[in-house]
Amino acid sequence: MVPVDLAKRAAELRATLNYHNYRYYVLDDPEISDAEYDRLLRELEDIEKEHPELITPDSPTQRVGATPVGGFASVTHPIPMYSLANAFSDSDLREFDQRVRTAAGHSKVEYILELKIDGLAVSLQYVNGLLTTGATRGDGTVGEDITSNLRTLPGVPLRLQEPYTLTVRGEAYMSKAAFARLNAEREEAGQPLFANPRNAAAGSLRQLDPKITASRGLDIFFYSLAAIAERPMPTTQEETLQLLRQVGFPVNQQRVVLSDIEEVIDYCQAWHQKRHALPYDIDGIVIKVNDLELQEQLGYTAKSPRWAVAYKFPAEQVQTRLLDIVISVGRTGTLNPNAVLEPVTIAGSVVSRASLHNADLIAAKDIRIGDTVIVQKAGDIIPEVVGPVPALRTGEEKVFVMPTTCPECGTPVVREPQEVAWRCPNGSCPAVLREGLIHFASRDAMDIEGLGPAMVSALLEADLVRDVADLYALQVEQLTALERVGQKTAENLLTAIAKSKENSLERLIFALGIRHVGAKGAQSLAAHFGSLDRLMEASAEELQQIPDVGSKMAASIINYFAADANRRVIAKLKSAGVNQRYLGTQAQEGVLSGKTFVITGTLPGVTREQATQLIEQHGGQVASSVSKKTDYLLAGEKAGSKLTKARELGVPVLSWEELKVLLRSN
Ligand code: 0OW
Repeated sequence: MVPVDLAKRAAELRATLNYHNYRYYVLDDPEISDAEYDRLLRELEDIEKEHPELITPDSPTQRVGATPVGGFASVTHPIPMYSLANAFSDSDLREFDQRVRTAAGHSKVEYILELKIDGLAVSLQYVNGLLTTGATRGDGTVGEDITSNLRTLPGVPLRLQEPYTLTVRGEAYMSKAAFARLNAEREEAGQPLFANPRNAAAGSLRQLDPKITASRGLDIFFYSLAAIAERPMPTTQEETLQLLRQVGFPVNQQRVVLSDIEEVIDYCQAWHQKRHALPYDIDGIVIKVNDLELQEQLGYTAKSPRWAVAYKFPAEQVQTRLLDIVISVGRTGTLNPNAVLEPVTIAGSVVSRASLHNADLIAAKDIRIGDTVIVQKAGDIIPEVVGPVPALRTGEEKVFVMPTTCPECGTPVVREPQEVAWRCPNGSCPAVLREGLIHFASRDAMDIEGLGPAMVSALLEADLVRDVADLYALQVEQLTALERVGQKTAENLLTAIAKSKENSLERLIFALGIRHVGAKGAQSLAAHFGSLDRLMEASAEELQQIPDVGSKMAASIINYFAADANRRVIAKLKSAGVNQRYLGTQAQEGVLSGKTFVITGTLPGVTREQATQLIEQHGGQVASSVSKKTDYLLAGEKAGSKLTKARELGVPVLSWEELKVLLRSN
């Protein structure tokens, strides 16, 4: 039996240690020395060793737990984690400001500017003040459960200052000092070095053993509160950051609120210089509309909010030799010229290839084979060739000429009048087929484990597949006859292919690789038509009825299904048993089927995502903007311009209560 005073002492120590942890990592204002903190921690460890029944999940001794067996589980984010659109120049920023003010109908908009920490976005859920789940961003909808690793970060509170139930997002990162220390140790141990702190942080967070994560000295800053049950949401981002800090999250204090875009530009340029003095890497400045209701009014694109932009610092530029220009043929047959470079290090990683986009650009910049060229990484990961250094020319350089026939199949290449890209028109060009198969099997499409580029090339070289439907006719012995493909690999691959037959219709539509049809478009098409057969028969007018389907996508879909070869592949897929019906959560026969909603304002006690799911579960669709196609506007508190527009268009307006009555009454 545990003496009562020991249990009391343990509780006291936990509270004291969590308090000092908060003062040190959140307020950056410690009250006791590290030695004193360690003494208290050891006292708690000793009590817990004697009486393990006193251990609680939020005890500071429990930060480093056991290795999760079998890798990381998947976590679906109840509220998506968006990425950020990029701005690379002052004019990009002015255009962003112009778009925001036009959409807001305001002459001035207040922005909040935050340093863009160059780390890894993570999401954490707390229930009654205790950390329950921590996950990576993943693709924004599904991430990896890395709770046991995130617990090891001292900046991650195990218990909040208040017993709140909430979801927060932040950026885990590795400081420059921790990065230097880590690479020094790895150099010592003859291990490969990390290219930069961002890669090191990502690698450290995805360690299976939390003890390794704990040893890497990771930090974290929080920047968004996705939902909170006990209090009304703050009204501005600034208030959100203050609230986050109060309840126990480390928040970056370097931020400013500005209303004039010229001041925003000055602030961004100032930090392009000052960032080298920071103890961590930043790759830009995040500019957000400060008012949360205006954020909701501006809404989101498929990938990122319309109310924020990431100003990326002008890229680092380096010079190197352009050894050759080679052509790769893409999934839609486009001939893409790529630069083969003398390997060179840019912004922490070695580059030997860069995109040259298209022939017109090569001519316009007068880039010649053999030139010394300037290469840069403009924010995103793919480096690009900025231009030649003519002064260093020797006269040996060769002007590049785009081949007139496809390098893969010899078919004469074509260029549509309004396009810049040259294209191989041969629908069964091996390159088009190869890229098409790789796309078909990719994670966001049919997600076929084991069918990566190498396996695809092997199948093509052995002439085992001539279209995506042939995948479903493959036999084990055909696969084991391939180089380095054993019985197990062959069986696993066939199992994965067979499993993909159960995929949703939207995955199949996206996997077909119809031009201009992305994952979101495929989802809308699947939900609307309910089967591939009905989609194949749809007219252009019918297609354009769907929110998010414009004329370009409609024309592309009509062209795709007009091609006999494609219809034959779909018939083969059907007879192979690949699902071609809509399985989505939306019960087609729901009371709201065929109805399109738009949501605006703050709904009582329910988030935007939850309302969207409720509507979709009853067969309805949610679009991002009000138009004459809108059947209902679901309006909460402080509804914005969407309410005005709905009234102008005579779109019926429902409150949350009215929607629930509507659903109950049917
Ligand atoms: N890296 C950052 C940062 C930030 C989110 C909110 C909605 C969309 C972006 O410092 N300070 N603020 C945000 O705001 N995002 C950031 O990083 C993003 C998250 C996902 C991709 C970037 O890392």
